[in-house]
Amino acid sequence: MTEDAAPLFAPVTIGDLTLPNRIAMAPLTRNRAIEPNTVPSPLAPLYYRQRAAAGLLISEATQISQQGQGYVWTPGVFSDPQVEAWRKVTDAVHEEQGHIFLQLWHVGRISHVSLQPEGGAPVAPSAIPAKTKTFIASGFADVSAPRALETGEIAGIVADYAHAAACARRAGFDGVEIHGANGYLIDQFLRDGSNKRTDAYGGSLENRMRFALEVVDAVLKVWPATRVGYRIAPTSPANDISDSNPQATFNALAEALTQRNLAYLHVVEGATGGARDVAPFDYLALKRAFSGAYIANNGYTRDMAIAAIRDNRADMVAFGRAFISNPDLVERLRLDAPLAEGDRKTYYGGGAEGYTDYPEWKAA
Ligand code: 8OZ
Repeated sequence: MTEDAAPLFAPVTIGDLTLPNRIAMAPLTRNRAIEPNTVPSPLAPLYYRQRAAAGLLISEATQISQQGQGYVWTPGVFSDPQVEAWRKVTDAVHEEQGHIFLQLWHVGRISHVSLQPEGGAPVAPSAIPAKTKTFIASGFADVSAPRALETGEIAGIVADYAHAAACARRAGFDGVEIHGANGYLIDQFLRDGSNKRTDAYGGSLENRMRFALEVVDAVLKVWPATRVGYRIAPTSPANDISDSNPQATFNALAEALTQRNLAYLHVVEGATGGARDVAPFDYLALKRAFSGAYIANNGYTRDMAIAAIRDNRADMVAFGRAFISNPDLVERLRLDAPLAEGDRKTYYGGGAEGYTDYPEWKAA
């Protein structure tokens, strides 16, 4: 390795795991699951195996229930066939001495009636449609208008998280990451732009955090805290999410997650997949509010990642798109080799093309 890459290649402890480098693979939606039962693709074991040199792999966002699905061909983790297919993924990663967490996902209002049980309305904290699109079998479509959850329905969704977390454990994952980012259900409850509830799940910050923390506590009945991470995107406008005071919201959440000893906080810094400086935010204050590891993400170059680890602004850095088109990203970062550009047309949906056929650098 070039000498200045050394910080990226120092081992790191995440929870009770010692990982060989500071490079994480970010969760990446690829829409290659098999319908009708949203079983992970038979190509997924190879795809994740090719990338297993990352210190930590985080799976693509994976719905905890059919109600939690918002895009066509995303995988689930709530049925036996899904667990069996995920087992092939975790076995492949473990054969390469890698580690992989599964990302637990419920989209809330970012969905479409064609994906919902019995064609019903997507669910949300409040009946406020998001101004955004999803993609369904026929292409891009406006998300469907959601209905507000009854207070009495919420415990069932929390139970779905616990069930999915248990399925992830049976599938051989090393841990789970709770998807609390990007304007999906947990984020919709947390933010005052999408949560106008007047029951115990809305209003004060404490109330808006209630759903998130009930999910965390349910997952902690299945997994030790050392194996649970949580992803946030405090300033991202993704999926039409908004919040009058993200800094207060997320500092308080980080403190609540510290009380629960979670292994890591994974932070999309800025607009998801876009500008890092969309809104002012003090990420160091957030990091100080959390006692576990801090995984930084969003638009990091090699130099930025090295500097962030060296200067103690992050414990790991997660790379997303670079991992799509560079299965050997870890080796390329070690050598400071050039990175291949990905083909956006094959990001979402399809088969092996643009999924498992990106060459390693030596072969390129
Ligand atoms: C891209 C396309 C569809 C979903 C996210 C799970 O933004 C996603 C996602 C990304 O967190």
